[in-house]
Amino acid sequence: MAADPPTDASSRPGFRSGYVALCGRPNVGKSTLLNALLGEELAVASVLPQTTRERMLGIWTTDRFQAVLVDTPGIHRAKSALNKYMVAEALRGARGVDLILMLAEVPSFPAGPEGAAAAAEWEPGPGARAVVERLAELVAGQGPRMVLVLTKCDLLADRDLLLPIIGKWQAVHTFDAVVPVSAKIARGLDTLRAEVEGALPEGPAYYGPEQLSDRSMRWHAAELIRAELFARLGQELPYSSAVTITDFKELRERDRIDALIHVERSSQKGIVIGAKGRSIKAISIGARKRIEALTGRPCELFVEVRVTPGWTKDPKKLDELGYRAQTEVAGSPELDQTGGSND
Ligand SMILES: Nc1nc2c(ncn2[C@@H]2O[C@H](COP(=O)(O)OP(=O)(O)OP(=O)(O)O)[C@@H](O)[C@H]2O)c(=O)[nH]1
Ligand SMILES: [Mg+2]
Repeated sequence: MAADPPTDASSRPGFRSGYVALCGRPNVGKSTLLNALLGEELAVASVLPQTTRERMLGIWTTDRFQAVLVDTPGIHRAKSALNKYMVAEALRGARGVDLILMLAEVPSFPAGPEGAAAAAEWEPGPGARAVVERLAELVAGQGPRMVLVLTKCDLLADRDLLLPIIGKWQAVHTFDAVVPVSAKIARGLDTLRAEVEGALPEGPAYYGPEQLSDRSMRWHAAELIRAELFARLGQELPYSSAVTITDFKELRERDRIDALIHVERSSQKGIVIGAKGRSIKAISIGARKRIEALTGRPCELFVEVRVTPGWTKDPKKLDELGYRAQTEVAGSPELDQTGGSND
């Protein structure tokens, strides 16, 4: 669903504006949903859990409202310095918003009586419940609505199974509404849009109608290179990779970008470069196309790989790579480190 054409309607009476956080366990589809609502590949999404590392604002402007969508990292039990940083970013993203969208994947059951029996037995897992509890604590007494968004509904064999699933969730927490969606086949997005609009207070836009995010193009370029790394190398990719931009020049005809991919060990450097440099070449070409799609301008991209030992465990190195800690948040024992998105 593409954003409506930008207008200067934001000063009209009745215009609404506010902040909406997308929260949930890793891999439930937060970034994909943000991209689907905005109609742009703005947030990095991938099959691997813990893709999003930093809070990012995606600005969704229509002729009736401006919703500042806060994409957050998945909430999980964090052990490493990087993971602690990610959970702190997620909880920071959920503070002071007008609406919290709590995303959870629909569980997959077979069609027919077997599926109905499985749905009757099913309960939301401890990890997902812990996230809801954490968010409920955060919003207690502050009044933002909390809406449950059941994601990836295209994977549901039988839509009749939605009702028992919703019932189980409502027993965990009384959500203000429940909206089943599929970002993949654009199902339920209009209902979600109405929920978002209804939760926003009247007021002028926070950002100009052309602005899509709170981040610089330099930051997005690094993220798009990381997206390409995830897409090309999949499970082979060392989770411990980061991208920094060493130079970004906006020339008259094109952008010229120099980037560094940081990994923790030299064996990982070999994976990223690949035989005869084939992998790094493909990554550069793919990332360049993604950057050009977002900027709408030609781009020249030069990528190098550097070994930065132990960066995911060292808060000082994290800081050097751009992950600047804001607050330290204690972990919750129920928030399991890596489990599935629905457990
Ligand atoms: N079938 C299906 N897959 C989806 C849908 N939405 C997201 N996915 C897939 O789910 C995976 C995770 O998506 P992300 O958007 O990266 O999830 P996330 O919640 O942002 O993950 P983290 O940033 O790691 O916490 C990707 O492989 C997506 O393609 C959907 O509507 N249907
Ligand atoms: Mg994400």
